[in-house]
This record gives sequence, structure tokens and C-alpha cells, in this order.
Amino acid sequence: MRPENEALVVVDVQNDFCPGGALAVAGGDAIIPEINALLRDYAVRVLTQDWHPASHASFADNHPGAAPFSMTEMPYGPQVLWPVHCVQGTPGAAFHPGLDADLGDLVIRKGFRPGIDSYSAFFENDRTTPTGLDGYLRSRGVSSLMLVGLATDFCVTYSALDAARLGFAVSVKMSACRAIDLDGSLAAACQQMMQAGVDLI
Ligand code: VGL
Ligand code: ZN
Repeated sequence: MRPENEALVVVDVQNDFCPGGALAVAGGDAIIPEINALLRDYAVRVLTQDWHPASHASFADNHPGAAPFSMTEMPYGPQVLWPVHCVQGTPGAAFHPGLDADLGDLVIRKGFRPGIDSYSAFFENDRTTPTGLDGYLRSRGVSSLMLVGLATDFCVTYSALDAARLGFAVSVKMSACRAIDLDGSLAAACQQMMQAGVDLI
């Protein structure tokens, strides 16, 4: 068992991000055995869950004429318009049945405000509205994070960059992540993480 100052953060291992889901990431389910092994190894375990209302502003369907994976401008900056995914309470929003989600100490739900997307486990996409995870981890004495999950180039990277900015020592275990990779987004994400001092292992 790892020390109490190290937390595992499992990002968005949900049905809609796995093969057959609404925003499927290639091989998204292949990382689950490795994540389950990590969950047994860490003393502090957090799961995140993308959790949108049907009216969510990140859904292309809520922007007449817009195609999924096109870009739009939000008050907080550019935003990809996604297929409808992870709608609150639907099977697509549930954790993948193969994930040992019962081992999680805390589930952080994000993206529940209709007008703002939330990739990061720490902040909404305005980079200022907090989810509360920073306070939770600090009050448990955590200083070091291991991030795994889906998708490498969106929710994992945003979480890693925010965590580094907040002063945590951050590692991402790449073999336990899978990417969406829109227009080179994976390479750009890895570049940004390395520049921020995130350890890609
Ligand atoms: C995610 C796109 C939209 C993710 C969530 O988990 O990486 N990507 N919502
Ligand atoms: Zn989402």
C-alpha cells in the first residue's frame, strides 16, 4: 500500500467514453485492469464522473446547425462541441461495470452547470470555479497525485495542469490512459504537461 500523502485520481472511466458509448475513446476499456490494480495499491482514491444535464452547452445538439467536434466560443473561451454524452443518471454516465468503482473514497462529479464545461477535476473550464477537490486532497494531507483514465488529451490533461498549478507533484501513467486525439490534441497535451513539470510515465 502506498503512503497516505499519495492519491490516485481516476478520470471519467464511464460507459460513454468506452467502446459502444456516445463519445467512445478507442481502447477506453482496455485500461481498466491496470486501473483496478492501481486502486488496490493507493491509500487515497478519487474517481471523477462527467455529469451533464441534457441542456448542457457543450453538446452540439444544443447549438442548432452545429456539427459534433466543431468549435464554438463560450464566454470563457473556445469550446469543442461534443456529441451528447454522460447525461446525469443515464447508463452512459455510469462507471464502466469492469471498474472497481466501489474502491473509490470520493466521487467528484463535474460539468453539471448547464452553461459551462468542466474537463478538469479541479476547476470548470473558466479555470476559476472550483470543484472542491483541492480542499479535499489537502485536508487529507495529500501532496502527490497519480492520474489515469479518459481522455488523456482532455480531462486527464486539464486535471494534471491544474494540479501542477495548485502545487501538487503530478504524474500521469500513460499506459492507463487513452486519448480522443482531435487534430493533434494528444501531442499538444503531452507537450503542455511536460512544460508544466508533469511526470509522464
Ligand atoms: C471529456 C470531452 C467531453 C473527457 C469529457 O472526459 O475527457 N472529454 N467531456
Ligand atoms: Zn463532458
